[in-house]
Amino acid sequence: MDGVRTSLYLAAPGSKFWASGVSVPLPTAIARAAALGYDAIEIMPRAVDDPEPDKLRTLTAQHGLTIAGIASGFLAVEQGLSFTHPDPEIREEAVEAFHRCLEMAQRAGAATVSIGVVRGKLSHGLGHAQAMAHLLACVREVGRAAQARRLTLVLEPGNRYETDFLHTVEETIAFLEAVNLPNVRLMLDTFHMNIEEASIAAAVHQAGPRLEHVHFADSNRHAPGWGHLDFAAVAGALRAIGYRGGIGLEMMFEPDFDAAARQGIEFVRRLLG
Ligand code: LER
Ligand code: MN
Repeated sequence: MDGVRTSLYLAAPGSKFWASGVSVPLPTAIARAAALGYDAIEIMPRAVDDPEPDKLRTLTAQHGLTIAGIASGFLAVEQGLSFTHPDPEIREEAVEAFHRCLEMAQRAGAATVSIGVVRGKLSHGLGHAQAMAHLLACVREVGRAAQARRLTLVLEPGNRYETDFLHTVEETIAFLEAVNLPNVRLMLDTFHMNIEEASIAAAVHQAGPRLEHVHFADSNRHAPGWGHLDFAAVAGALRAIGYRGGIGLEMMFEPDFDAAARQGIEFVRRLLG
């Protein structure tokens, strides 16, 4: 995998997201990512247009970085919105806010917008069939809107402690087949996979050409190499499917931002460079 593109996942300072929160100001984090050799950042904003997308675009470009993705999880984490909320007004608000998130991504020049915890939880009141129907309608609507803006949506299977459905590649592919839009694709995250997949390598094979982006973190969500996940097997599977997408380091910044960010990129270079 020559020239693999790496991105550093940054949850904006003050974000309520439990991982990847940066303790330094965003411009500092971006400058340090560039100095360490990352190609891009991914960002979990605190709100729509916070950070301001034009400023974000200028700031990243000044450092020669691109924006691999905007994470939509803040809509759930900060605002309590979801596509499967039992209250129809909250579902509508979630879709409306997601549209604004697409606009933000386009203005910032981001390549993708992710769908993670904004899908909500089945246990919040609606039965499985009804929640899935709402989710399908929402994802098709925002997927078409993303298409018009030339953006790719990436749907990420998540672990059972964060959501109660779409845990595995198999489940998520079945859903993507129902969505049936070419710009709505799959994102994997080794931290979630370590909890939910029987075999991470087999799941990567199953993902195959649907795979758009991969998040790397170790078993404990520390930087790769600082847990017990078998990354050689992950790399073997990515090579075997001819993966050409990016690798995003979405991890806890411990013991501190610089140490984790450095370990992340050095590990990926040794593994896949
Ligand atoms: C975001 O990419 C992620 O992995 C989460 O834990 C939130 O859905
Ligand atoms: Mn992730």
